[in-house]
Parts: sequence; structure tokens; C-alpha cells
Amino acid sequence: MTASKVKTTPKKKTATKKATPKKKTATKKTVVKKTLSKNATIKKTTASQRTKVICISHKEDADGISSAALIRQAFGGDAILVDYPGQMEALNQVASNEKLKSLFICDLGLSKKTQDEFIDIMRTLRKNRVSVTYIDHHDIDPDVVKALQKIKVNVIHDIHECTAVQVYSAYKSKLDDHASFIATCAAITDYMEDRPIGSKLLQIYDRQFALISATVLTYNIVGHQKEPDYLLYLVEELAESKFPHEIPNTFEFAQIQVEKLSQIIDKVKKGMKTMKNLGYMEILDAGASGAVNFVMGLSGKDVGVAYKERIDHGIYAVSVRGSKNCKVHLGKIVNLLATDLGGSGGGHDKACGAVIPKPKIKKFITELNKKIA
Ligand SMILES: [Mn+2]
Repeated sequence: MTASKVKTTPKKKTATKKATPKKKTATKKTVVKKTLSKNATIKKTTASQRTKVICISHKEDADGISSAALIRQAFGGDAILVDYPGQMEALNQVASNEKLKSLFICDLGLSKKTQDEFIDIMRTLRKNRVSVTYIDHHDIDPDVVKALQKIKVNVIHDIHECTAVQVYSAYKSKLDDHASFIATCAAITDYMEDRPIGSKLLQIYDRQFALISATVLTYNIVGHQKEPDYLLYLVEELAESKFPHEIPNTFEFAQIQVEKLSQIIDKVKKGMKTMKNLGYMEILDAGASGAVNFVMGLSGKDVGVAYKERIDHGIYAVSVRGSKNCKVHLGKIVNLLATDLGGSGGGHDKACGAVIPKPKIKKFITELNKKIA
């Protein structure tokens, strides 16, 4: 696609701020240490200086954005929106923030690759007496939950309800009535509106009204992934109890996204390849997650794989989807396989993602094809 960037949303100041983390991995450890020893010397003043509430949440879908919005409504503070590859870097940066008092981490599942570092960062935060709440619904190693609870991280985790619904349930008393609608939209986007709490929330609203709102919200999130300020603006608007249709230009923008998706259908029809148990395709212009359902559906297989290169990272961002007939737990398989190949990944039984080192992508697909047989 050549003219892929269409902007309808009026808001300026994209130039300087970047949510996408910069390259500073090498110095990370020392930064953390420095903060620690500094804290030790100014111990008395530090505690009282900590005033900041921060929520780190998933930026790629309505569950992450809605969770950040509900946390903001309940507790105030700032949101930091990240994707899976950027998650650890953001956590490390936040961990060195000496103003941080309270941290919420939402809708960011952990994998074998990231969980140990995650626990380390949480340990540092807890040593600095930062209150930490981790809210998520992705499959998690029970030992990680134990380790987090041991250091008194507040873990709110239920694989049966989406994150925003869990945020809503946990902090209902601090939220206004409209929050149930935001949570409903998140549940719809995560295919979890049929769950015990999710379905109760959906019943409050007209189904079609909720569906169109969730869908328009999702298209605005997906279509603005490269505009961090816009995503933060969405968090603010939702936190102020706006419906998606009350946020300017959202429906117009959704129409543009729908047109793009119809072009992706054409491209998938032409470019998709198949193996015995799956369909797969490299995506060049759109996001992999926007194409993967078409790859699965149009390939006639029960598993679809779409992957897109992240040139600056030397990796492929991979999306995997399973049909209703898919009997294996794709999230678990992908977690192990991606870790074996030097990447990371995981997620749900029928929808998951991975980060795979560029040279290993073919191996990832052939191995996945074997493991889902
Ligand atoms: Mn989610």
C-alpha cells in the first residue's frame, strides 16, 4: 500500500514525544543500580517525594486502552502505553522514576522470556516501597504469581475475563456508571463478552450499540498505533466517560480503516501460502494482527499466521489465530516455541502473538505446523 497513512484526527504534537522506547538496553542495569544506591543515601526524603501514579498498559487493543482509562478514572495519574516488544524497556524506565508512588500494569502478559526480568523489576520497585498492582488475563506461570505475591505485588489475574472487566470489578466503587460500558467494549474486542461478568455487563447495553462502539474504538486504536499522543488522548477521553462516537472523527476514521481492511483481503487472497495445518503470510504494509484473521479464514486452515518485520528491532512481530476447530492451546505452544527460537510470545488458546528473531521465522512456521498437527 502506498498511501497508507491517512490522518483524520486533529491533534498536533507528534514530533517530539515517542512512546516507542529508545535504544538504551546496555545501560539499563546500571541505571537501576544507581537509583537504588541514591535512594539509600536520601532515604528519609524519598518516601515523601513519591507522589506519582502511573499505569503501564497494552497499547494495541481496546482492552489495554480501556484498562488504562479506567485506572485513570479511579486513581488519576499518567498512562504509558506499550506493545509487547517495548514492555520491559518501559518498565525499567518507570522503575527508575524516583517520583513513582503507585504503579498499575495492565493487559501485559508475561512469557518465559520476560517473566524473570519482570519479577526483578517488581522486586526493585517494592524495595523502593512503590505499590504495584498487576492486572491481566493471559496465561501465566503459577510460580510467577507466587513470586509476585511474596514480594507483595497485588496480583489481579483471571484468565476468564478481560483485563478491563477485572479493573472494573476491582475498582467499581471508584468508577462512574459509564465505566461498565468501557469494560464491555474491551470484552467484545477480546472475544470475552460471553464470560460471566463480561456477559452481565453487555446485557446492560443494547448489543448492537455496544458492538459498533467497540469496533469503532478498536479501529481507531489499531489505526493510530504510530501516534502515541492520539492513543493517550483516547485514554483521557474514555476516562472522562465519553462514548467512542463522542470522540471527534472516530466513525470517519473507522470507515477509512474498513476500506484498508478490504484491500488487505485482496492482498491475502493473492499472497497467502499454506502448509498442511496452517496458512501464513508476511505482511508488508498493514499490521500483522489486522491481517491474521483473513489469513486463517481465507486459507481454509484452522490456524493462521501473519508476520511483519520490525526493521529497527531485527525481529518479526507475529500474530497467530486459531479457528473454533483448533483443539490445541496456541498461546502455550507459541510461548515455548518462540522461547526456543530466541524470541518470546504467548497468549490465549486461539489468539496469540510472538516476537521472533528475523532469521528464525521460517523455522517458527514449520515447527508450529508440526506441533499443531
Ligand atoms: Mn486483553
